Amino acid sequence: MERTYIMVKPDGVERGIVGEIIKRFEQRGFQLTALELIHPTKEHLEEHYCDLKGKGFFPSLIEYMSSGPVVGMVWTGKDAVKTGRKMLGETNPLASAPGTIRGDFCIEVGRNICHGSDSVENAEKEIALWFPRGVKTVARSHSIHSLFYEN
Ligand code: IDP
Ligand code: MG
Repeated sequence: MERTYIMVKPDGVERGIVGEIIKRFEQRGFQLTALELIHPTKEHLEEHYCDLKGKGFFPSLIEYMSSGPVVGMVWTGKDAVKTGRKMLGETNPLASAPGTIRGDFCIEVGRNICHGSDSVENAEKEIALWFPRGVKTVARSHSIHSLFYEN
């Protein structure tokens, strides 16, 4: 079963949009399999965004992302990575269709409230980075899967 890493950024947490984002993934039918509120270090964020190190906006991205707590989540289900990206909208909120999370809640690319993995490979890397103790799948009585910390 495919997994994706979805993170509510500091502006999303501050504005109280965490519940709305969780609600949309639950309603769509994905399973919440790990969740943590964390105030990340700059080093941790530099690792998360290592592919963007050369970009001019990289320093301000790290400042923004380290400005407060974030809510990191693992969501599991069919085609979770691609569908999660569709639910988020485009990187630039102004290019995001209404009905998407970014299209409904923001207008600035530098304050776009949420992150979603862009490939299955990156999703697994991000899950390992943000949940280093690991997550494990077990059967759930009312639905398909559940994941919990190994220890
Ligand atoms: P994504 O979040 O849609 O995957 P990426 O290209 O991976 O987009 O960029 C990571 C984050 O960096 C974006 O979500 C956004 O917050 C920020 N970002 C991307 N492009 C720009 C830009 O041109 N100016 C300012 N911030 C940007
Ligand atoms: Mg990205």
